[in-house]
Amino acid sequence: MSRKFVLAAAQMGPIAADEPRNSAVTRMIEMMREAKSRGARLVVFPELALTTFFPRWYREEPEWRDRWFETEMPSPETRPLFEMAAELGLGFHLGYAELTPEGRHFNTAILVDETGRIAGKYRKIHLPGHSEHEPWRPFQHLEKRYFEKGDLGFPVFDAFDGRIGMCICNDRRWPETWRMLGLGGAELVVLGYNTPLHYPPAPEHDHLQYFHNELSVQAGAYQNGLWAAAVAKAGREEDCDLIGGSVIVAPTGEIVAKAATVEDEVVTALVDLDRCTEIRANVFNFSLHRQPKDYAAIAK
Ligand code: ING
Repeated sequence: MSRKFVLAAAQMGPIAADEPRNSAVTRMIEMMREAKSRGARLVVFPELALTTFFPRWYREEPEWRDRWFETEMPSPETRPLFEMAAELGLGFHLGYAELTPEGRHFNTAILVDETGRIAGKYRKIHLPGHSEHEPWRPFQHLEKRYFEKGDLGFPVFDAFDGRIGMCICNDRRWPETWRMLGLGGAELVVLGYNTPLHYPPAPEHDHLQYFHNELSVQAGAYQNGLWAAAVAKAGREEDCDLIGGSVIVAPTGEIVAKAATVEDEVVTALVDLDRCTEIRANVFNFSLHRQPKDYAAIAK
């Protein structure tokens, strides 16, 4: 049985702070229709795709923080996505801020299959930025303040006739993320990101943000012999420029599709999950070549 299918990266342009969730959902529904018209089976949306990237602001009121979170999934505002998935036979990956019944806050992503069922969940482990107000910055990056570290590990799920892993934004910069998913047998990793063009701690690297995005995803895909789709929330969002550059990368590390704008944009590629073998049976044949006994320091 061929395990080829069309994968869609649904890059989103800015979401304003006062943009209601159903506006973002309407935009996503539009892109689901576009993806379906191109034969897609799975569409990947960005990190925190329902609201503006609120960790750019410092606020102390818990009710201000909690307005950005979902207390149920599907929620009334997001249910149309699940219904559209079932109607079109089109699965999706969605990043959102999760507030659990126990009151825990996570930067979360889910994988929904072609029937509209949640097939997997991941909670972001590598939270970048800082936890206290740092007024020297033109904008904050307070993920360590508003989210807990994820507590689900790096799971890999059976869906779309393959093994699908997820990570979120800063996770993609850490080789450990990709290796954990590779060791879990992932054949495709899907992820979203909100990456500012300007990086206050090292402005001399601002011109490298697109390069570092591609470097991280291409290396992760190649060194673990898996497909990857990395999808941006892009454009000038509340006076903060976010990079676009959404990509679909083959197990060889080749970029096979890339967004050209910083707006809502669907790009697609034909993914053949069996092509992972070209890498996993040869150059990165873990059982044959990998030497975990020599890597103890990595897990410390
Ligand atoms: N955003 C950024 C990212 O990892 C960042 C934070 C930007 C870290 C640039 C380092 C350099 O892409 C999120 N949301 O993680």
